[in-house]
Amino acid sequence: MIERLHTMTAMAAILMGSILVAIPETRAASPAPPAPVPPVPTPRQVAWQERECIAFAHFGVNTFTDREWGEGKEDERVFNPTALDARQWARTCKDGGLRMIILTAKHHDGFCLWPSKYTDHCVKKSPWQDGKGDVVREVADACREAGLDFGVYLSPWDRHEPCYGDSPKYNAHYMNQLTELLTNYGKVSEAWFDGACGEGPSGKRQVYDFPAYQALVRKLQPDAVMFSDAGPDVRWVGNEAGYAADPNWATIDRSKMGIGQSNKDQTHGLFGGPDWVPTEVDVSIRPGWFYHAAEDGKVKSLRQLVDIYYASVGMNGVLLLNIPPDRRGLMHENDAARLREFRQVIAATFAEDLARGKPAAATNVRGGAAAFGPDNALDGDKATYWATDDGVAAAAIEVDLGKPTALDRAMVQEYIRLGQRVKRFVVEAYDGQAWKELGRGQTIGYKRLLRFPAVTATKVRLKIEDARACPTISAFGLFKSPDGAK
Ligand code: FUL
Repeated sequence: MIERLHTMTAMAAILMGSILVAIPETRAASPAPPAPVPPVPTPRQVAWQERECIAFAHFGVNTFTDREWGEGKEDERVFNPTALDARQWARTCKDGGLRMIILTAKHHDGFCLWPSKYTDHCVKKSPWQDGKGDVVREVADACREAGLDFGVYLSPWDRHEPCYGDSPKYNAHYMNQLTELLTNYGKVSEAWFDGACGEGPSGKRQVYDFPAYQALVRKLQPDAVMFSDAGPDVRWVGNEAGYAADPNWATIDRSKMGIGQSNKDQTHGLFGGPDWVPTEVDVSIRPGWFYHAAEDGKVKSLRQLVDIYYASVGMNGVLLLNIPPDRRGLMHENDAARLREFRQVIAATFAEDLARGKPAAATNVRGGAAAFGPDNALDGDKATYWATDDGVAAAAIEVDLGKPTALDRAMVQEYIRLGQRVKRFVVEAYDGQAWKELGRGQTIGYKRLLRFPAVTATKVRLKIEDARACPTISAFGLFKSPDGAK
């Protein structure tokens, strides 16, 4: 232990007039924070992760032809929403707790929702707003107005564009379109690269120049994260059903993964992988990605959405939930109502953290210093965390709830700016007589949620059983879902 002059000593010196009395204290000096365990997230990745839930809006000619994949031969005149209102999209998403809208500016059919200089296969030739409309503009503006972020999906696969298949030529064309999207609509927070690579009108196979596309995004929108099967910033979870799975490492080895290939380790990430590329869980609120009237009665149930939330946000992922606008150009009432119900359940469940500010003890505290004590996991402040001494990978914090307290959800968060560390953990409750396991898991990462049947406990503890390096836990929360919540 290092002796130091405590602040109290200085205050005592002041109080005692000009006589400087130094009272040495045997308190530990605040030890250095734990060294990062690389890789660590970039600030743009942290901002993306903290959004937690974001929206996809699949909209385009398919909406009007009732298809999922258009052929590229659609007459532009089919695109004619009767009452398009992007502010209604933004309101609907905001009410549903979704913090960004990623718009399919161009899907595989090649039809562009903005008046691109580089093709006529776009809104220019549609009757909507007499060919003077711009859906990208409307959605970008509505998002900004509502305080939501905005992202773009520009499908590399283009079944319309005649030069598709002439690789250098089409890559230049694609980058021209990307430049339009990234320079004319203000801030873009996510660029979504689909890996699909099918035939084009020439019948030739296109080789995409992803490194060049990605460099362009970095140059024009340095704060935007890029999604693809393999990053660079955010990776596909490996399914479109809405779940990540334990363990879910935010790390992968990008050198072993390719866009558009089926990638091993995609769902679970890779323990010890050299690249920080966390999981985005894309799923549609309906069976299809695009709107089909026949699916109005097939909107996912509240239970399904809540399950998806726990399996995505609660499993160290970001939920990218697709709400497809309909032929009016509105998000459908059924989807909007379900989304509101979903948000109400989540908000009510997490409204009160029963562990917040409660007295807590830890089996180990880094340097014995308050700056790393267990209170830091219970203070609601993401910037503070409980940490142990280097070399102590197994440790626990115990929270005294003060009275018998009913609970059925637990939340654990790591301070990911220092890397993802925890390999195995368990949450246990003391009911006045014995400790009982409530739930366990492998990885935590940015956020891990556990659901369990309601118990009444006086104390609860989080035991980290194994970690890559000393754990850094920024939050340990306990909750009781409202009666009847899914
Ligand atoms: C896929 C596409 O082929 C689907 O149409 C949809 O856009 C989905 C999000 O990505 O790869």
